Amino acid sequence: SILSAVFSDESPDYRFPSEPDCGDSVRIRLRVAKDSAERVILLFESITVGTMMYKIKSDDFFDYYEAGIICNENEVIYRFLIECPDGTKIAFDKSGVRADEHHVPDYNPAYAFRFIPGFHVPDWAKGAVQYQIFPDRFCNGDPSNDVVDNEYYYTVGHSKHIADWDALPGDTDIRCFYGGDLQGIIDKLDYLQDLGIEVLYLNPVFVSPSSHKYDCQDYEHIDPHFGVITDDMDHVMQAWEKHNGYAPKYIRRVTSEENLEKSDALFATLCQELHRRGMKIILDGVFNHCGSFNKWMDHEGIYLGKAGFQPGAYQSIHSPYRSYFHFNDSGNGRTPMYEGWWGYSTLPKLNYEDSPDLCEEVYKIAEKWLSPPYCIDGWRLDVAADLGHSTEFNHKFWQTFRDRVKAVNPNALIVAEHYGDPTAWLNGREWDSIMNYDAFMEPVTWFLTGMEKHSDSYRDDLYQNGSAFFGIMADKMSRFKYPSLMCAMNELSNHDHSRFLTRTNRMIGRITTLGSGAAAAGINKGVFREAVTIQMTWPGAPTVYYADEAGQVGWTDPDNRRTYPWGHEDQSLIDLHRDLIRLRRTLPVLKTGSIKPLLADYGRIAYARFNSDTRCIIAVNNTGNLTDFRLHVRDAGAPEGETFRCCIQTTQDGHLASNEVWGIVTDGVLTFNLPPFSSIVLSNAV
Ligand code: ARE
Ligand code: CA
Repeated sequence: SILSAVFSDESPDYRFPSEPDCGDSVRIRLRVAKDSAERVILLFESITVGTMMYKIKSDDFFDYYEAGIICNENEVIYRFLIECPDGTKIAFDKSGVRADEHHVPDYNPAYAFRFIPGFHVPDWAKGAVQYQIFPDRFCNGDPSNDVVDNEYYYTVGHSKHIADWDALPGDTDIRCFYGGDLQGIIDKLDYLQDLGIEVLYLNPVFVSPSSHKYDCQDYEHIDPHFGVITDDMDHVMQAWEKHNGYAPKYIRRVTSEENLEKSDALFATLCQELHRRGMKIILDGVFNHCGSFNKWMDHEGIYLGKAGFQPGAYQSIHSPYRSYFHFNDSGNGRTPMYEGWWGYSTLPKLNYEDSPDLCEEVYKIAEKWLSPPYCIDGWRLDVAADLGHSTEFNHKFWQTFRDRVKAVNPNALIVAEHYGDPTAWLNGREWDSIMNYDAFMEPVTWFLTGMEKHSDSYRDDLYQNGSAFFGIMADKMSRFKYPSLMCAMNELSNHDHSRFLTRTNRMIGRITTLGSGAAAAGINKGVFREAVTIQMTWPGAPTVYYADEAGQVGWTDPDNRRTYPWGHEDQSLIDLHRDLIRLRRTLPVLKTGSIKPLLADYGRIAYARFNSDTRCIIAVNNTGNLTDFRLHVRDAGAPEGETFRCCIQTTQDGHLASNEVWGIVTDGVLTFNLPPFSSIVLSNAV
């Protein structure tokens, strides 16, 4: 139709260059139905001022209009106005087409197209396939570095070594260790590379006594339990206890400097091995808070009096680190309580505003790991928006952080953990992108399962609601500038939420119990396969949470941190991931192409990824019935008579990569049917 033909976006086909620099001359393009426009105007932020666009080419069905602008350093904000021969006016922005009778409509600037001259993200990160590893649970490559029972005491009890790799995580997960480590990751690099993974994202790896390591004890070193421990730990502990008269309370006390050095060296080996394979690595930067046993705080007094250590902030008001934290009363330095993140005393909030020294230390830590011999490729920033006490300060901090990081490596990636509207941070001067909950994990979860990502409640209004799915996606994606969208971390599951496969359990009813039996029963692998199809064909950086691809299940924290099921993987799900990732990597249109919804109704969606000569059509049937799809693929630029072949079809039972002809475009339409709980990727280019 005239309306559905109208199209523009921020890909290089419609904005060139799509990421302009200051001073660049930029061509902006709009597609309309052939002969449907009298005049086309490019409207800038000031909605009364416009630039006439000129028809630069036509084909059988469309006219293409263009206008050029030269940009300065300011953000450019634009949308389109089409005047039809019959006098009607149509407005077009990221929310789609709207009748615009008054010429100056009451429009929402949030949906305007925008770019910030000079805002670039690393090319390698755009659309890259990533893999998130929670190191204690991925693979135990070296049992000699495992935490041993009672090795140290932490929060509610002694450390516990879980010898049974397949045992389920319990409520005391924080001090339960399965023994996963860097050697295990190194051992599995062939597996990950064969899967098609391009980037590893590791949850925290620096010294810490918990299994998750978000409570950092020492940002300067890799935890020896992930690295190298040469001592006989039982012997060391006995000797320690004999000497001190009580059991050790803390890891660093019983491991030597030599172990730290060797552990750092093993991490360097991992980084080098990844780089040798053309892969990248990003680390979790937990800079909002540290652990209470960090030498800066030393709540437990473990560094107190130790040679070479200054007193921690908890130990003395004269501590050089006192200003690193916020104490509720200045007292004698021992009694006062300090501010903890969300009230956790194990996670003292770092107080950047009052401490330029702390800012400098943290910038240096960020630089250290980006530099040789490690040369990590970027940071994932924990709780990034809460870092300072004032938003204003936060912005300044992250601006400097970006400058410092990019000075070490202009191709380093900065991805923040962020819930909610990220617009203020994705301004080209702070973060590159975010972990994409709003514009990926949530809408996909709601549409396909109706579940919430981390609690066993439902969004019945959004379940099976195809038009709500595209509506929410368009709304939330419009908050990202194009560079940020291209490297948004698109996850189905992670260490803070349930695993997607477990959410599909919705099909038979509410999950009431934690653990394997109940959570594993009633899962719908067909729905999971649909989700992976969407993930691997959606704009952004699809990120697989370790073991999801092997069919692991699990409810939210701590159950979402079950080990990788080596030896009893779901091979068909691994194959599906490998095939979809390979497809994504062989058809660049799946990374950089335009996206356009083609169909949305109860339980079904279809969309196209396309550029001037390649098209992929993705269709998802999330209902229990066989249904017909009639898709107006002309809107994705498909010419009459074009042949579409199957790349990958998923079903409840598995998937196939058949190369079979699935349809020929007739009157602009492609027709086919899909079985229950299935999805398909079609293309004109295979
Ligand atoms: C541990 C236990 C929990 C237990 C808690 C209290 O595992 O079961 O409830 O202790 O005893 C880390 C560990 C967690 C640990 C936590 C505290 O990984 O296992 O919990 O430290 O010790 C919000 C924050 C977001 C945060 C999530 C978890 O906004 O920043 O909650 N995510 C990061 C990391 C976490 C990490 C921390 C922060 C702390 O990714 O792994 O936890 O360093 C909504 C809200 C969000 C909320 C989200 C998830 O969508 O909008 O604000 O995120 O739900 O709950
Ligand atoms: Ca180990």
